Amino acid sequence: MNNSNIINNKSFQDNDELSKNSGSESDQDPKVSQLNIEENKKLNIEILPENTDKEDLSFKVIIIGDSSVGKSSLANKAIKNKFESSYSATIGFDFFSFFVKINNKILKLQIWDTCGQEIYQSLITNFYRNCSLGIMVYAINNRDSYEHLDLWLKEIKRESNPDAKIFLIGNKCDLEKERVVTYEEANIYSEDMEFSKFFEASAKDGINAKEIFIEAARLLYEDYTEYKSEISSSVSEKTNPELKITLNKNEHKSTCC
Ligand SMILES: Nc1nc2c(ncn2[C@@H]2O[C@H](COP(=O)(O)OP(=O)(O)O)[C@@H](O)[C@H]2O)c(=O)[nH]1
Ligand SMILES: [Mg+2]
Repeated sequence: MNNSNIINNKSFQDNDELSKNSGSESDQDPKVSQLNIEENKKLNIEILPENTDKEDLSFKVIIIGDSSVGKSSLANKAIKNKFESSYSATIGFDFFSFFVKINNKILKLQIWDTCGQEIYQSLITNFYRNCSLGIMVYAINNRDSYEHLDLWLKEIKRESNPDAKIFLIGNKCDLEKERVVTYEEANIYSEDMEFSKFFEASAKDGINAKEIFIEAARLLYEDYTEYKSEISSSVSEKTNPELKITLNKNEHKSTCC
């Protein structure tokens, strides 16, 4: 049974009746993760194969930012462990699924990747609708992509749920010699704008690519469990599937390449 619920005005699906056995396998990335490894260990997080056909919870995640900053590359690296050095622009949208098991719940992140050429026009409303988390990407060697973040932020805040969590990602951190955006200035911007997370990444070298999505899953799972515990004493979820609550939880943790 799929119960459609709303958390922070964002939709998610809870398939409690599904079996917890997924036939999963651990995905070992040789690169050192710099993100909350200890927290993730406590939560017992396991990445599941891309072809997993079950989920208990499903969340919509969107990736936005200028063309060529590496949005598709980050998703491809994280999910398929592939990196293409030749550029092929995303036409319209691409979709990826990222499955993670957290404390025996299978989470599916439905990842919507866009071409990024629409910065001066609104993307179709469908793209932002029911988004639980936005990943805003710039490239550390592309000043324009950093300067455009305000426009992307305005867009996501206008079109999406105002409480949606937003990550800021400075991609291409392998190109240190070409760097034109410092870690420090982006970190200050991230704090000023109250992003949930900021970190630098490299789709090319596999630095923090997978961790972006693990962190997304972890935060969304935490919101979900908070939501469940808030309603468990007084409200039956089955009779109130559209219950809306507001959670005020801002975290500001940062890591750098
Ligand atoms: N050096 C380097 N190049 C990257 C990285 N990520 C993406 N690229 C390259 O940047 C170009 C654009 O990447 P793509 O993922 O298509 O960008 P998108 O338009 O934002 O989806 C491609 O040529 C990629 O190979 C990275 O982390 N490091
Ligand atoms: Mg793309």
